[in-house]
Amino acid sequence: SETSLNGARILHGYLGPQDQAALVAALRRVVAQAPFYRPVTRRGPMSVRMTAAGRFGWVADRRGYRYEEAHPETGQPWPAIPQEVLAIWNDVSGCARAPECCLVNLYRGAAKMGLHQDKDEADFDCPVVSISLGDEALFRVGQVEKPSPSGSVWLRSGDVAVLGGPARLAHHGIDRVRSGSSSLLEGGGRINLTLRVVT
Ligand code: MD3
Ligand code: FE
Repeated sequence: SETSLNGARILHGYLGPQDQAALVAALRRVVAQAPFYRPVTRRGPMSVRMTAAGRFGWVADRRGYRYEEAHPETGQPWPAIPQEVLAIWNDVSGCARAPECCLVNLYRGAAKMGLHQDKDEADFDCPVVSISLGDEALFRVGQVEKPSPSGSVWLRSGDVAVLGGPARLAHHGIDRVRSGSSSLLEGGGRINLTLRVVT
């Protein structure tokens, strides 16, 4: 089934159990090379832990936030985006360009993400594609101009969201994660992948 929320297209149940397990296995290889770290913004440490694959990762530290070609703690280039992830982009993005960043967000415990816009990229023509794995999360989407009024929808493991067109610059965030609602991830929690064209 498909939900539309302020221009965001949410493809519920897009990935079956075997596809989800294959993604988790591929992500284990990414994380072995590029461990999760805790980004810090001017407001303090984020509750979400992050890593990335692809040419660029989005990094935040006390100096600010930006896309970087190396992991902030290891100094190593990011691992390649797994082919299973690229296949999803090719199926749903409608974009001729390849994604340059696969940002990996890990939500454990009370982690959440406040309302924000994704506008550190140089080009907004291609959508952002989001893949949810593990515990379900309450996703909020507002308008482009202001964070409100907004609507929300639960994102479950295997859901894929396509944020393109007018939704590309909409405010959005994760209000909360329902801990223990999925057993997909060893150690529990939720992983969200976002695929982006950056340059
Ligand atoms: C709507 N991640 O990494 S993904 C992010 O679930 C981020 O971890 C959330 O917001 C997460 O920046 C939400 C869904 C998403 C991603 C990008 C968007 C929704 C979006 C860009 C524009 C509008
Ligand atoms: Fe975002």
